[in-house]
Amino acid sequence: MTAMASPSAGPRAPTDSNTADRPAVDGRRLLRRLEELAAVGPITGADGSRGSARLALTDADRDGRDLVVTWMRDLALSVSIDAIGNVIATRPARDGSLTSPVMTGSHIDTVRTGGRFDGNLGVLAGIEVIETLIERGIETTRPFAVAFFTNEEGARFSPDMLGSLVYAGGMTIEEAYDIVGIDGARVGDELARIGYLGAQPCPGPVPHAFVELHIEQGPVLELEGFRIGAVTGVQGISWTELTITGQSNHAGTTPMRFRHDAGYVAARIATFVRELATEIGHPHVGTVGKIDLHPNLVNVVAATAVMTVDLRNTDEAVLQESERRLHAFLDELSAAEGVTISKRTLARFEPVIFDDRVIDLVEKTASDLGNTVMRLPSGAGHDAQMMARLCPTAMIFTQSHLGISHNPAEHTDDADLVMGADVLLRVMLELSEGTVI
Ligand code: HGY
Ligand code: MN
Ligand code: MN
Repeated sequence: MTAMASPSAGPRAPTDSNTADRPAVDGRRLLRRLEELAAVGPITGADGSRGSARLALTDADRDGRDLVVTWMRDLALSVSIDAIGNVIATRPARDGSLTSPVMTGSHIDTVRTGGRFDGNLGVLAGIEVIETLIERGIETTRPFAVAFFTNEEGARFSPDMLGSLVYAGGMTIEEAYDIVGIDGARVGDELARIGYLGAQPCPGPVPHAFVELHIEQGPVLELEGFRIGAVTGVQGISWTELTITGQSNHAGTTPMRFRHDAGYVAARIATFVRELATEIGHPHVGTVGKIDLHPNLVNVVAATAVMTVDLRNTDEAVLQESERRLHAFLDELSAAEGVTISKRTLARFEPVIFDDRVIDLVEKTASDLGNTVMRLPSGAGHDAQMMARLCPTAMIFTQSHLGISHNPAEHTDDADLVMGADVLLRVMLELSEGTVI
């Protein structure tokens, strides 16, 4: 087990210095908003850490959306809600135009054990960037836009990055509306119920460029001792739901050789996914995060198991090979155990490579601000991977302490959060005023 870096020496003071020609964000305002949003749908981890649970399109998500939209409207931004519930707030350019903006954004929906920064940082930093320009009277050649996209997590409704996928034209709105979640709810109905089935059509307008600030959610930056990540792309994602149908039977009277045990088959699959990932090696990852047994009782051999398999790799060919190996194993196991196994694809996205010019700009900007910078791919999916279908795109990472995320214990130092927002501010200004793109 690699020794994890020791926790940094406490949170470093946020940098609020607003120099004359090089505007800096108001760190305290950003941190305050992060805390305020985190208090919507609050949860407490086993260790007392504070996080949020705002599964997509739930009442908690609605409340989080309402709070962020209020902040957007307080800045008199042009706020649009599109047909899949994405919210885009735009500050006009110097000449009043609203088209072809330099755009940033992320998500504010969370998993059930969400931390305070996953997604939220990118959205609130985008608002902070725009507010800084407004209060300093800095007008820009291009409009600035900040968005939050619907259902980035994909925890309630698959696939993940749903809102940005529809925004980028990767799925029709009709298909998205008919997606049914793990609780039986339908996307279109839930969007209407929470009041975010907007009028703006999808696909959405093409930005000039897109940059997303996000916590790394992994241990690499901290372990390698780099403060900022210039993200080169996103690894491929393969999500499959398996329905294993066996036969319920008495746990006491049924000899082992007569069993068609869906619970045992699910356990074998979970073990296979782990062993395959170990055999393929880094950066391949495989996860079984959800198993529902029926009837799920101590003295009944499980009749059915519904489970998920999440496979990821930066190399599409290796990802496909891992899928092929899994399917071959399922065929062999179902024959041996006398069960049927049906497969349903929940998400399948190939690896994405970001635009070199924007990656270079992130790296240079972060370095000019005195940071150590490392290039790395993203292990997690992000809305930026969908926006990369439309325009030059890249991401900025800040450290995640011990790489913990999707967990209330998720932590990033205050000063790193603020520095990330300052890098975002400078990158967006350069994309608007410079000649990079
Ligand atoms: O699953 C992911 O990578 C992201 O958190 N939606
Ligand atoms: Mn995220
Ligand atoms: Mn996430």
